[in-house]
Amino acid sequence: MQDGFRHLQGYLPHSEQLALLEMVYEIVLESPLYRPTMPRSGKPFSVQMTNCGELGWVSDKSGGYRYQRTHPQTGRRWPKMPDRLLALWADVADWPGEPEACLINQYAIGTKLGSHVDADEEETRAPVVSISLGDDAVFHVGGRARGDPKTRMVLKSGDVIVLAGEARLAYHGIDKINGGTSNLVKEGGRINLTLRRVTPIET
Ligand code: MD6
Ligand code: FE
Repeated sequence: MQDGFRHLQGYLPHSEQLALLEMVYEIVLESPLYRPTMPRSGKPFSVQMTNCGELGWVSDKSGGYRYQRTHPQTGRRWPKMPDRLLALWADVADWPGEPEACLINQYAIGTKLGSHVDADEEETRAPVVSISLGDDAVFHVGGRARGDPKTRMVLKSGDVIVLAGEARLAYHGIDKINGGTSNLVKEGGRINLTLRRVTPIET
């Protein structure tokens, strides 16, 4: 496994998980979940997404993967980054700048996220911080090349992952959601939040 990978198991107490879930529901009212499509093929993701923060990660057939300031369906700015996400980043990121983007992924049971590298950020020296809520997920992380050996682990509700240093550009993905493993999300499934710095900090 690459240096700079951290799995903070049980990082968030149940009360904080509930507060984050409430926060997500408020964001979704303003900025609805939608299904992005893959560059070129136009194939829809199985995961639904939305964002908060100054910038949001989006993808579609014609424009590909990118960050933009507005929701692709409503045309409105993304909701403001909540203070509790800024605080979590400050606690774990060890990076002298605030996150600009929080991508919210919603996984129904039976959905997955293929192996990928988070490489659409201009500032790839900053870590990516990821929060898991709801049902357990089988996560894999490998190396810089797609074919490098992978380590698999279960991400539980309240776990936090940090990809920093060498691990920042490692391949990773979600293989499976284990339905019925958490009571946090009433409808079942899993919600993942990834916090990112996109642009370099001004010095
Ligand atoms: C997920 N996570 O946990 C997907 N990316 O649902 C990611 O794609 C991810 O966990 C960058 C850093 C940490 C992650
Ligand atoms: Fe990722």
